[in-house]
This record gives sequence, structure tokens and C-alpha cells, in this order.
Amino acid sequence: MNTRIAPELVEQHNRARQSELDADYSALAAHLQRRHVDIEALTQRAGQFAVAIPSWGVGTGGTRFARFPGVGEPRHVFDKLDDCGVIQHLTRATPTVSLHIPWDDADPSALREQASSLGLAFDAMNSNTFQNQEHQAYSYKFGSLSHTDQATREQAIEHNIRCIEIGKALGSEALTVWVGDGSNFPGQVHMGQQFDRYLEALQAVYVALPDSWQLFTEHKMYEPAFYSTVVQDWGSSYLIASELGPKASCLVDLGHHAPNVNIEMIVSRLARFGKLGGFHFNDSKYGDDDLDSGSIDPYRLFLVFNELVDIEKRQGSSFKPAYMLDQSHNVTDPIESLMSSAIEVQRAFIQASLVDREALAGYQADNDVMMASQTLKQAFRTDVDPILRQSRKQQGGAIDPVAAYRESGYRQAVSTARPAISGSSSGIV
Ligand code: AFD
Ligand code: MN
Ligand code: MN
Repeated sequence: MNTRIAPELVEQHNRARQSELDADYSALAAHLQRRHVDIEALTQRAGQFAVAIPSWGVGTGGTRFARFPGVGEPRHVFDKLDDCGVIQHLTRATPTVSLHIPWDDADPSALREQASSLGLAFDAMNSNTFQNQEHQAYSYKFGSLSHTDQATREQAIEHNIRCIEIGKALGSEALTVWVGDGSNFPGQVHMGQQFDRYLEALQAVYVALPDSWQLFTEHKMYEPAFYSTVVQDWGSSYLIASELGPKASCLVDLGHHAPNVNIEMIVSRLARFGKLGGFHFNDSKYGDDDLDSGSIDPYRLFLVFNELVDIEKRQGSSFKPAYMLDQSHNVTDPIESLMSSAIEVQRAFIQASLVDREALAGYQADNDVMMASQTLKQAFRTDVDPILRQSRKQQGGAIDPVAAYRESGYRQAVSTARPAISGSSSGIV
């Protein structure tokens, strides 16, 4: 079965939208020219933007109550790669895939071959010690890298080292470590000793990292542990990354903070001390909701990118945090959600690139609060969609990826080859 989108379909799709795009693009070019902004430079910049797709994001997600499978869901990692290939083909903003082990365990050379045939490469590897795996000797019920039992900690260390080995064979260059370790009741654990055990165990993983690799430590305030977590916040994450050494840095998942926390301030702090490693983009209303990026609070996403663009201007091209999506798609087609999320993140990046930083610095120096705030708003209010559409079209993507995907009938086509996964597998992916 052909699991690719035909290039002719995309060409036809684009032809039908060409004149509308031309009109919108020249109108925006004229508008930006009045602001002394070169639209072509921005379109180039949009073309350089990339965000990784989480392999687990192409399957339908669920909650602890239920999971409602969609049609034609990927059965295994090779199907997942096919879906990621579609997302990249249509958006041209997602050239890499982030794998989760053991969910995506498969022959590395077969994975590499399929990925490259789809124009994809591999991003950060993700270890999984928040679930028990088949045939494992020790349970993670009471923790993994921070467990009170040494043999359990060693098992978790071994798993992480295995993820590095697989990643080396795939051409990945980073390991993201997120653990469910923590406690559910006051008094359940000695919080200081638990953190010490975690640090010692992660150090053993760190020494196994190749020189060119990075280790990302991902914090999360709660869930599955509901009283305390061992990597609770960006402060703990920063301490871990500092203790480990220069190859370790912090990963900021937008959903992993207390409500209303100022995430852009965290971004600024971590970058200032060289420990901002990367992101898991998503959006949330109440907790770690894993909703589509930019679907709830696009201004917050913009403000995060406002910091990132500012840091990039100061630090130059050496500043390259890893961008990944981490979402759970429970009620939408995951391919549609991932395409529109990648575009939302790219949009925030381009809007943030529009901020008149010289003017902003002047207003800040003069304590002109209103004009400083208006300077950000002016960039945020600019409809940069023609730039994103133009960039996609120039690179062989679709002007409107969701529409092109629906026109292709991809989901229906793969559903015959991918029968529904039987059994009720509830749970968050
Ligand atoms: C978790 C974390 C972490 C993990 C993922 C797995 O965000 O990134 O890899 O979800 O589903 O909540
Ligand atoms: Mn995450
Ligand atoms: Mn999460």
C-alpha cells in the first residue's frame, strides 16, 4: 500500500491557492516594508524552523478514564514513521522524530532506512522508567532512578544506557530523561535522600553519553506522583543539570508547571546560565493537559519565543535549543493536530522575530511601560500566515496542510491496512 502523499496532489492543491497566496503575501510585504522589515528574510527564517514530532503523538491518546481509538491508528513504529513522513511532507517544519523506548524498539538499521526514505531523521531519545516493561526483574512502582533499592536503580540506569546505544545507531544526539519518581503521601520518602539517589543514578547515565550528545532533564510538578516529584521544578532541574556537567541541560515542557507560572521568565533564567536545553511544546488550561500548541494561549507561546529570539540575537547561532512537540490527541486526528501545532510554534517564532527590539530596549530603558507592552503586541497581532504558507510552498509542502491531508484521503487509505487495535488500552500516552 502506498503510504506517501503524491507530490502531484500537493502541486494541484497549491495551484488552486496560488493567486490568493500571492495577493496576501504582497499585501503583507507592503505592510512590513512600512515597518522596515524584509519579508523575504522572514520567509527564509520560517524555512529554517524545525520542531521534532514525538512518535507517541501520532497515536490517539487518552486519559486515565478511557481511550477512544481513532481509525487507521499506527500499529508500530514503522507506521508511526509513515505518519510523521506525511506531517513533514505537508508542513516542511518537522524533519525529525523523537522515539520512546521500549515503545519504539525495533531494528535500528530498518528504522534508519525507512526514516531516510521519508526524509526524516531522529531527534532526542526518550527513556521510559515510568512503566514496568515485560520481563523486567524489578518494579518501578516506588520509583526508578531514585528507588530505595539499588538493583532497581541499576536496572533503570541500564535502560537509559540502552536508549543511548539505540540512539547512537539511529544518529540521534540526545537523551531526554523524565521519570515518574516522587511520592504520594507526606512522609513516604526522605526527599533529600531520594534526590541524592537520583543524582547518583543519573550521573551513571551521564558518563555513558558520547561527547557529542546532550542529556535533557525534564521536570514535572506532579503526576503520577501527587505529593512530591523528584524533579519537581526548573530549580531542581537546574541543580541536576549543573551537578552532571556541561552536556546536561534542562528541558521545559510547557505543561509541567503550576497554573499561571511565568514560563518565559524560566526560559530567560535558564538561558542566562547556559542550561536551556530544549522544549516540549503543548498547551494547557489546568494542568499537564497536553493540548495542541497555541490552542489555548497563543500569546504565552509568543512570549516564550520572544525570549528565545532575544537570546538568539545576543548569543548568536550557538544558541540552539531542541524544539519538540509533546501532546496527547484524544479527540482529533493526531496528524492534523501535529501539523497545526508545528505551524503554531513556527508562527510564534516568526511573530517573535518581528519584535522591534531596538525600540523595545529604548522603552524599557525609559520605563515607558505602555509602549514597551505595545511593541510586543504589535508583533503578536501581525498576521504572518502568508509567510508560513509561502515558505511551505517554496519547500514543496502544502499551502494548507490540513486541507491537503483531507484531500489526500490518507487516513482512510491506511485504515484498511491498519485494523483497529483490539483491547481497551486506557491511559495517557
Ligand atoms: C510525560 C512527559 C514526558 C514523557 C511523555 C510520555 O511529558 O515527556 O516522555 O509524557 O508520554 O508527561
Ligand atoms: Mn514532556
Ligand atoms: Mn507531560
